[in-house]
Amino acid sequence: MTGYELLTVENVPAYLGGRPALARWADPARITGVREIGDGNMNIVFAVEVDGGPGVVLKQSMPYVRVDPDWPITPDRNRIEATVLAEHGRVAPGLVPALLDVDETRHVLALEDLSDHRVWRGLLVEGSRDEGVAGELGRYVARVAFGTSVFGLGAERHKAAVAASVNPELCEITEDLVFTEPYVEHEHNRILPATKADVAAYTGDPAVRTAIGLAKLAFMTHAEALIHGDLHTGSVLVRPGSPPSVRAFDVEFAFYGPVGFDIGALWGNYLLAAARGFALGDAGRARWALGLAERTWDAFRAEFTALWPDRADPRVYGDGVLAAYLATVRADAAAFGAAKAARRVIGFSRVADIETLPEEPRAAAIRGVLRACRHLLTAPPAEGLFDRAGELLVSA
Ligand code: SR1
Ligand code: MG
Repeated sequence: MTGYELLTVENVPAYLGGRPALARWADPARITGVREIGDGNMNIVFAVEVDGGPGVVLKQSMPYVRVDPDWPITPDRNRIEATVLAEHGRVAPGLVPALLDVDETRHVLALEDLSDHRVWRGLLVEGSRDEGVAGELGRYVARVAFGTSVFGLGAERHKAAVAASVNPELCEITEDLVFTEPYVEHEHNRILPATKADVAAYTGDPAVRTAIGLAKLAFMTHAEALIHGDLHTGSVLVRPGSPPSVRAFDVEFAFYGPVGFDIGALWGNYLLAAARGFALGDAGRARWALGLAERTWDAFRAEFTALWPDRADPRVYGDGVLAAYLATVRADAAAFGAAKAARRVIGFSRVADIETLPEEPRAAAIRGVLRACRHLLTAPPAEGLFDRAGELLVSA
């Protein structure tokens, strides 16, 4: 029971007719198709085709997790997503989907239809090497990192924004699924017999456990910026081209957290894409995917540095602060990247990069990911840390 009516392919045209902001897509005679396109864990999503072309996308939240209706979760995540999309659209224009309508009664968002784009993870799984995407994402993270932080907002607005952006239920999912469950006995964990010893060695390493504990603490307490909070390659839409069109979507996990978590989410997912290439014997693909980490980082650093002259209170936040802050974000990203990759090969919520591999290469991919994660978590943060993790990933 939801207490409100869920959207279906059949009732979407009537729903559009009842929303003044969506009137231009509501004429039933012009609606040529409605498809359920949701492939995430949380919500249902419908694409409405109008006159045979792009129309509008409707995303509805239920009071439970889509893939597990026994798992209750606030449908208010939909309102949170709308608020964050508006803010990210302000600070990073053109890098998130346009928000067209918010229905707080039925927990529906209407979004720009990007059906000429593809989810990046799908492209990566197919072996497509789209240039420019990783850099655009670094630019997105930087614009959000600066624009929603103390540097971009000043002290008073930053405090108000932190208070207005708490997202406890969705943060708890991340705290459990990313930082806790993979490291304890849990019914969510799924481990191949062939990788049991590797997982035990990784999760049983005291240095790994300490680093994960510290990463969880940082996730829960470092309110730097209104981060995306779930920036994996399945949260990115791409229309390949030169330059590609790139949009980060699904911001329902957003909250005031550490910027390195968003960079790390990307790095962790580059590891997973590289592990797929490695397991399939495609060394070129693995190397290319590993190289994305520096593309994202370089674009992040360049964009953040370009925004720096506009910071609030330069009397205190001098250039030494910029250098130290960037170093902190990079070190955080290494630990968060490891946490994000490891959870995808141990715990709940798996990824196609790994899961669509036959069992033997899947085991090889998982071992590679765990080797890389262990290094990222336990070696001192230094130049070349991610490169060395990548070497370990592809060394069998
Ligand atoms: C209940 S499943 C939750 C996971 O799906 C989302 O995409 C996030 O990654 C989250 O951890
Ligand atoms: Mg998602």
